[in-house]
Amino acid sequence: MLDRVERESGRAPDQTSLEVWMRTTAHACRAELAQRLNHTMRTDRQRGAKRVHYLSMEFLMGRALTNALAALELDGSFREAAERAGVDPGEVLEREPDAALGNGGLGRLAACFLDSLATLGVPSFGYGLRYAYGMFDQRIRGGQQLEEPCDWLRDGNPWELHRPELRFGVGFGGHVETYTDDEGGERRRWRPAQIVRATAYDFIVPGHGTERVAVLRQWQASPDQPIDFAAFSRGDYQAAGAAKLAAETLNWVLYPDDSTDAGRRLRLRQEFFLVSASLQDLIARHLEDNTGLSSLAERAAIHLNDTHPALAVPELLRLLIDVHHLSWDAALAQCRAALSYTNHTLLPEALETWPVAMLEELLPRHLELIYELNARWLDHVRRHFPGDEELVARTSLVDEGGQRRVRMAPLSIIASKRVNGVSKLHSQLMVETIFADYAKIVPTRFCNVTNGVTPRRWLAQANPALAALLDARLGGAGSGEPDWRTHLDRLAELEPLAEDPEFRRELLAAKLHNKALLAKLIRRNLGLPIDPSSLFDVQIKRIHEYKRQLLNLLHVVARYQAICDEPEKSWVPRTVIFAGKAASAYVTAKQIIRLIHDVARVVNGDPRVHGRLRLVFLPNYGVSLAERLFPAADLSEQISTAGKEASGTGNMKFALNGALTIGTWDGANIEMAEAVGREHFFIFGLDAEGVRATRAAGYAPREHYEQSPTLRRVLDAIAEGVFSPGEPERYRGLVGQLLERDTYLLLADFADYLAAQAKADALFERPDDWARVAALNIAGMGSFSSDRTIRDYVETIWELPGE
Ligand code: GPQ
Repeated sequence: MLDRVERESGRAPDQTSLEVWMRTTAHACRAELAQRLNHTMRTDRQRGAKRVHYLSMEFLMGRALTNALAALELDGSFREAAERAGVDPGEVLEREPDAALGNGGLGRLAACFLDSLATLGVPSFGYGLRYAYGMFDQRIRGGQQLEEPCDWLRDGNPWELHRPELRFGVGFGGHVETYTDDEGGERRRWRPAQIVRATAYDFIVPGHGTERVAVLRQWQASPDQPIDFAAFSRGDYQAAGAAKLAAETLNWVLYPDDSTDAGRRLRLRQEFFLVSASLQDLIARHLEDNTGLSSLAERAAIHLNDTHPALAVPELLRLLIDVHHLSWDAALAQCRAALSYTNHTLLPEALETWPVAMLEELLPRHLELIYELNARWLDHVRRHFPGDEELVARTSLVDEGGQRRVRMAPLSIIASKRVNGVSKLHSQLMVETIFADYAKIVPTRFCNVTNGVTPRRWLAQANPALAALLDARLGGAGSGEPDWRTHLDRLAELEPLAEDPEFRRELLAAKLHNKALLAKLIRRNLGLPIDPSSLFDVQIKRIHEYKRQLLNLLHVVARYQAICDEPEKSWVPRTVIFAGKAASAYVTAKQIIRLIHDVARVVNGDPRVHGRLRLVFLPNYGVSLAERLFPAADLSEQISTAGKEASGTGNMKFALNGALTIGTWDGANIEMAEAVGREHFFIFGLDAEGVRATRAAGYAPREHYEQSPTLRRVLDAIAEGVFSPGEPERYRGLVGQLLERDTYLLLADFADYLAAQAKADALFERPDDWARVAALNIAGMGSFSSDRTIRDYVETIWELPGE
């Protein structure tokens, strides 16, 4: 290490900057990983292994160094070398920027999957885009969110392997022509107006407890010709650089919309760029080892992470039919055997559709293929449901209402082998509601695979204190026992330990340690003093109305008012922590952030509260901040309107780190509560059926306001400007929306939520009992490892042969 640092920097190791230390350590890891990559690829090729190709517009990777050092078992050597040079290893690790190439749960899930694919040794490629600017950086000014570009590649990326030899042309625009082939048959072919070059950059993902690795291949766009020399010679520099600019904008930014469809033209171009480059790459690899493409699906599973890569359907058809001359039937059979699709939400505003006119202009041949596919599908529907023309209209790929649009979810369903939801409830609602018509026509295509998270990052690396305790009780790596890091089922062995007072004490000590670290961070970043012994009540996720950060805030205000009424009472001290980003155009979400800050200013500054209630908003939530928050939480807020959160994965990270959950009967909360025991969860509110029935009965939110003095006082205070005295009307509209519509049923769940919060207080006053329940929560989390999730995909969806 010391030698490498000198060679990389041209300076002595103790004179070298932390950045260079970070870069050198990353390069040292990359060299080892590159060798592992070569071995992995060679073995898979020799075996003729079937591979998984996971196409996703988002991979929310975070930092890579801690994980790589752990996987390579180089952590000790690194620390020793750094300390010998008088460098703090922790500070070196902090220098690495987050690779924030995702919005939230969907992108982080993809990153957890890569970790598990590598660890389980599944032959696989992740395919994504090499965004120059990832998720925006969130700054807070005067309590309001400001977005700033996240220039994470500014100093280069020490992890990536540039692959100039892997280069493909991706077309856009132009026209389609008919021609006669050598055998005299009529064929169609696409003549694009513009070709953009895609070049591969590989990021190697290490496996744990194995030398196998996975790869994330990210595409970089560049123009066919760097500059137009004729235009340059005329002195028209703008025209000379136009193609370069057009190509590079493809890689510019990650769209910051989470669970909403921005529907912009550049986004469509990005999606097609990803799909086309990835399919050309996997086809080229297939043809190196196989003759022809009629065996493609035997060797390649192609997975669509939501519909963002759904253009894979017409692009695969085009490549097979137009370029490689398979028949329509043979090509469709390959699609239907190779492709699979995961749906991640039931929210209608997230379901992608593209205007026919835009597709016609950018991808004319693909539109033709979509029409042909649609005609065949509708034939199928008519044959099986004769006379049901309404079913035909409803299941058409083309939405004919108003401006004609292509629906991407149905396109993915009809061309896939399998379609899955991400928790039991979500998968059930998926076939009962948004996809009910398709489930009637192709019922066996739908299935469930419940999400999971990687225990390496989210427990072993994020929470060394708890990891040490688990090693002491379950045996760590090298103890001869299977390591819980790769065999998370072993957490079940903690169940009897929940009855062991010594274990409970140790568990509380580990938690207190993590809370003290977080308190320090909050003090350093926000200047707020935090009591580590208070109940840390945490809600961290994207800000969205359906996730109901506002319901949490209503509870905070109610508690504040109650404390002010009876300042002498012995209140259980609480620190309520929020973090999360709002989509830049999502006005209500941004207002919720502002309200959190307004309430915080009043509550934190009120002497009557005397520190027994603190409200904290930590800016710029992301993977690295999350790694500090999950281990320090006592209470996990999972309070979405039932039926709206497809799964949730933060819920799993909290419980794995020994937090108790206050939550609704929604998403994966349900399966977690069942695994842990319902009595060890604070469940409240309407369930999905209750939500449906409440709405069907003509929900009147104002009745709750009129019947509950507590609720009335909370809403009145917010509406009348108690928290925004400089602008008393600021939240009048927000409260008005709750009283008139309350789309997400906050008022209906308010009373029950407060009752559940009171139960949490009561249990927290008995630390030994709290610790027992925390231990049981951890013990129940064995099946929420993304290793289990990936095994499920391998068996039921990708159908890879067993070892
Ligand atoms: N999810 Cl459609 C996102 O993070 N972004 C999206 O655009 C869509 C879904 C989430 C979903 O809201 C969570 O409930 C899931 O746990 C997560 O995907 C992973 O499946």
